[in-house]
Amino acid sequence: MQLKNDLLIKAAKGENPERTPVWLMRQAGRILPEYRAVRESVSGFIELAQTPELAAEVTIQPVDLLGVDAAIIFSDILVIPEAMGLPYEMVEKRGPWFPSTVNSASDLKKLRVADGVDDLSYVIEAIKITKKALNGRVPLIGFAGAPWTIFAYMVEGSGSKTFSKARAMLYTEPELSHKLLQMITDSTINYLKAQIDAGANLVQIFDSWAGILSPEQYGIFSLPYISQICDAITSVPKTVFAKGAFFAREEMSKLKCETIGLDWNMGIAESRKMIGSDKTLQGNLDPAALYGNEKQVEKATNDMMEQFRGSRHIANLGHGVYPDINPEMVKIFIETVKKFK
Ligand code: 1CP
Repeated sequence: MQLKNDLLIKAAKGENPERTPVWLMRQAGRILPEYRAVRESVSGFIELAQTPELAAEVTIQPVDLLGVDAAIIFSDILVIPEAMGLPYEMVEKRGPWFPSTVNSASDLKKLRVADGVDDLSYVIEAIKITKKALNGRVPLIGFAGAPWTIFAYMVEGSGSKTFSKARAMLYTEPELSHKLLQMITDSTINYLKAQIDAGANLVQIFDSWAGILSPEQYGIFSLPYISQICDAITSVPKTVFAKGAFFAREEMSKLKCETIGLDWNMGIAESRKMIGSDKTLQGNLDPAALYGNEKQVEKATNDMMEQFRGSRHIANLGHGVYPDINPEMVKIFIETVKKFK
């Protein structure tokens, strides 16, 4: 299927798109009243994600309603632990929770490497339905969590400010940690390949908890596994977004990926210097800038665009859009990027 709007793919490959493409992390499940209406028709997030027709519908909403240059498949990074044998629940207003966690070698024995097609057939089906419905209007982004971030949830059992249990395990049980990270990595490669076979045009790896590791630990327990994933996926462009990993930017420039995502703490000029000119940078407006009024959002967006001027860029926020942001301000952000000359 030929893409009618291939700005994202061109930008990722460094092929001079006619204008900078724009999309938002977490554009699908947070801000739109139309999303909430669909969400309320089911028991919760998990039922929605596991009903391919509905997952496809909410994936496409931001394309229709906001005018973004890409769709991202509606799912979650935590489908991988579940596919490996560690199920999760989504607790209303609190987030993910795992009834059992990984603490020992015997816990690890109960897990398996997930097969991307058989264990995650509902995501694969949702991708196929989405692709058909999009009919080439915009590219579809597939995604997965980075192995370290997935490990953090599997060991901790829920979200956490410090993930101290997960970080402790890296020091107390390094061998067990590496075994689990390798199983997650193998599962993730299978999963991303299945997403691509089903039609994903680009894949993004979210290392949301990169920033809580020391540079040394990050180099041992996260980057090598991201690197394995980048090496294994060769058929579509890859984006690596490692939130808080300002200390790893130079190392990340060596990854076999086309795009590096920047969070809003990372200076643009300084990041370009560290990463070099061979990669596309994605980001990185502070999501809180969208709490401003129309003029303020326009100014903040133009200021960001100015700093990326003339270099390989995909416009986005520096992290996911916050749930209470007014969709009208999201539209101003998108329109401002599109008008930027
Ligand atoms: O863009 C989109 O909206 C597509 C769908 C999507 C994506 C890309 C969801 C749906 N989750 C994600 C990624 C994700 N999930 C990340 C990486 C990106 C990031 O850093 O924001 C992370 C860390 C998660 C884990 C997760 N899932 C959390 C965070 C918990 C914590 O530790 O702070 C939460 C709250 C969820 C639930 C979730 N995921 C997605 C939705 C729509 C929801 C809300 C659930 C509900 O409706 O009850």
